[in-house]
Amino acid sequence: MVEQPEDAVEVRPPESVAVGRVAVRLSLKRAIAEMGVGRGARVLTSLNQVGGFDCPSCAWPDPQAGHRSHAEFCENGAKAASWEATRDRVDRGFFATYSVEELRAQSDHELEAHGRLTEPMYLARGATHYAPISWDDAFALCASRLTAMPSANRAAFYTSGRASNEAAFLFQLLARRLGTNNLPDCSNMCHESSGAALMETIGVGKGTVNLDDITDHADLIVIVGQNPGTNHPRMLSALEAAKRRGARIVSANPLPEAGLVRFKNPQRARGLIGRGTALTDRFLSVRVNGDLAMFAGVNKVLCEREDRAPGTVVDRDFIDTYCDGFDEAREGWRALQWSAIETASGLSREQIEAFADDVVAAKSVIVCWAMGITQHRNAVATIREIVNFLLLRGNIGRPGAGPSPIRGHSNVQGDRTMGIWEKMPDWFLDRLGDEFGFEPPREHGYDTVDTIRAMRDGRIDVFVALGGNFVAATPDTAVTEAAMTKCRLSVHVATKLNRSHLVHGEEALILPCLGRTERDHQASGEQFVTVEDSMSMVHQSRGRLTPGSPNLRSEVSIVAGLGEALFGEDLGWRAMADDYRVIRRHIEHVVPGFEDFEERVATPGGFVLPRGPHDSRTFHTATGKARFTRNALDAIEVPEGHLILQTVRSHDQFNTTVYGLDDRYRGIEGGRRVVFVNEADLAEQGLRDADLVDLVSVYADGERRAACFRAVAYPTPRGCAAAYFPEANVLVPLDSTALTSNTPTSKSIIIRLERASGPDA
Ligand SMILES: Nc1nc2c(c(=O)[nH]1)N[C@H]1C(S)=C(S)[C@@H](COP(=O)(O)OP(=O)(O)OC[C@H]3O[C@@H](n4cnc5c(=O)[nH]c(N)nc54)[C@H](O)[C@@H]3O)O[C@H]1N2
Ligand SMILES: Nc1nc2c(c(=O)[nH]1)N[C@H]1C(S)=C(S)[C@@H](COP(=O)(O)OP(=O)(O)OC[C@H]3O[C@@H](n4cnc5c(=O)[nH]c(N)nc54)[C@H](O)[C@@H]3O)O[C@H]1N2
Ligand code: SF4
Ligand SMILES: [Mo]
Repeated sequence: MVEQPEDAVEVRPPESVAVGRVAVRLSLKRAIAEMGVGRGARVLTSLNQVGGFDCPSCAWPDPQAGHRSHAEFCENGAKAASWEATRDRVDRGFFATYSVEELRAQSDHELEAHGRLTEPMYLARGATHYAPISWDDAFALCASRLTAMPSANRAAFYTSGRASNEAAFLFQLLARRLGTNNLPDCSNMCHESSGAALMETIGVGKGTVNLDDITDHADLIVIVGQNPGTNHPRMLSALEAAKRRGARIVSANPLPEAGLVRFKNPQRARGLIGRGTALTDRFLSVRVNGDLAMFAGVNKVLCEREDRAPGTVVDRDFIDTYCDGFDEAREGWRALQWSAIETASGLSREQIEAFADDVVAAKSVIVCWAMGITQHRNAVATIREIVNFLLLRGNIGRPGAGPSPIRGHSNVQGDRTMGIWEKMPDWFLDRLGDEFGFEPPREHGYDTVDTIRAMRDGRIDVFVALGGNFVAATPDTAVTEAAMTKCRLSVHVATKLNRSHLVHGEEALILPCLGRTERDHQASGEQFVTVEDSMSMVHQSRGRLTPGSPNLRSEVSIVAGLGEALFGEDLGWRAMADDYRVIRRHIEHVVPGFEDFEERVATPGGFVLPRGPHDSRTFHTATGKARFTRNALDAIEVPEGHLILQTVRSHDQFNTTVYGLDDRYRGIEGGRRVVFVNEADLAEQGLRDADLVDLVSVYADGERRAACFRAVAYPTPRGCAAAYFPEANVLVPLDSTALTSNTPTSKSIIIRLERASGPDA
């Protein structure tokens, strides 16, 4: 990881209001700088519009067709589209000029800022520079390395969540046709914990809430472990709509995030000038990893109040009809000690009782969450406890109620629906095999962490990535980078140059693809692709710009090209690439809920996928009921003098894509190597704001160090700290993962601060 100068950082007090005039000005400025006026206008006017392209940034849903404004995007959506549609190019001259080693010395921001990739590039064994290669030669080379493997399980096929449904469906088909379920994806690091907990307790691995449940129906919206002002900015408009009809919002977060506090809607004139809407009614400054204790505490209170006044607090009819496990779970809450709850959550009993008051006053409750919940050792237990919380009052399967994990990448949920998962169930594999006439492998494959372990141990020959930035996004950077270099061949389908192209296997290929903003022309004419948002709406996305280079191919055509090079015409690869309707017909036959896919996705705004708990209170769990669970508190033990570090996104990045070095809402300017710490914790260690410190993580297998961060005194609970992803990934031990989901614990890393020994220590 390349270091940026931390002494250039400027720090102001954090802001309490999100969006408004500054955001509008910044998005226009950025669009014009990257794309020019005409191109910029074309991009922004088709962003999230019916007939236009789906925002490539986050997975927040669009309002229904007919209810969209002319500017149906946020500052960060505009940034993502501008970043992709830039006029800058990385061509063969660029690769001839810079060696891989020279490029490795550049920061993540610099690498992507060079512009769009333009043609396939090949790095031969021992070569210092990437050189051009034809598409046919690239496919042939990749196919020959794959067929040379003694077993298909020596390949891994990684997917990042921007891939369309069509590309993802083909990609999993390719892996399974080859004979492996090694399909790690970014979701393994993201909402895997949500999927695991929800599948077990309610029988679907995704949320059950629609957008209008938030805007029109919920009485209480609980937002935990999520920073919507930065990561799902248009969610603030939905929350504002909810507030205006009288809904309450409770937020729990160790950081007082600007977007959670107040919001100025840039799409309404009043929002540009006024003080904005106060969003959160009750802010709970929960300790990092304290949410399980917090929800268990509320659930305990609800049961106690029910005991005092039977029939008034919990929904006994719902529980008796639809659930099991209630008595056992209630025993667990009865046995809980308040001292344990208070210590683990960092909240007082009074605060938790007051939260419970909000809950009993609300007829319908939604809980939204994201990475602040999923990336902990006990993440799955925490989400099971959130489900308990909802089940207690029948808050599922009726308007304005339910669990709502807010997904990250724009199509990460759709990719899973399409079969991008190392553990797809047998029914899916049966249907896939029947549709295409082959026997898919049944043995579960590697997820992201297991892929890294396999690489490290010399068990992966070929690594193929459909998007993403594997070595930068994954934990334990030093270990992962070393692991990647043990592969024979690494292949990246990408729009922009990134670190994963520079930390490579013995040989490497970069295969440049079209982005969301660009026209996709194939043999049968212009194509669109489809995506699924966080609320299970499936809709079209159609790019409008001329492709960044005539030598780009669509993701679909790249995967199909590789399929053809490997297997000839056996499954109709060419026909699928020529006309995406052919792929959609296969999807219709394999994936439930896609009946009449082509017709239904033609309706403006698309269609919603069935979800049993939402539609009919049907729960396809092991017992056919929604399941209460009993979850032990198991709070993290933090040794004396140590802190729990969480890693967050700044307002100026999309995951490993670093647009700029500012984090406006948190008051940071010009640098990313900062660590946010409670002032009293700094003082206790003889440190002060602006001191330079090393972050040292401690784990059973030893210590890891990230050198030279500027300490920022910040209002976060005692014992907690925060730094940016991906700079802090070097501190996350590979083996430190969530129980059941195996998600890296990027939000709970035990560290200590040491006065910096010098730059690049
Ligand atoms: N602009 C932009 N948009 C994005 C992304 C991006 O990088 N940039 N990334 C996309 C992706 S892939 C994803 S997954 C989402 C991520 O969306 P978020 O989950 O909002 O992203 P993070 O920055 O990881 O923020 C985690 C939040 O949880 C809080 N938190 C940390 N630990 C805890 C805890 O123990 N308890 C509680 N209650 N809160 C905690 C943090 O303070 C922070 O507010 O955003 C998506 N959208
Ligand atoms: N410490 C820490 N680590 C984390 C997290 C954290 O909160 N803390 N969050 C985790 C989460 S939630 C996630 S989702 C992962 C993200 O992990 P990834 O999905 O692997 O990473 P991204 O940074 O989103 O990928 C960016 C790259 O995608 C490529 N790209 C962009 N658009 C396209 C496209 O349209 N097609 C193709 N083929 N390529 C494209 C570009 O080359 C760009 O460099 O990181 C995880 N890592
Ligand atoms: S909220 Fe997300 S999907 Fe919507 S415009 Fe903003 S970044 Fe794009
Ligand atoms: Mo994510």
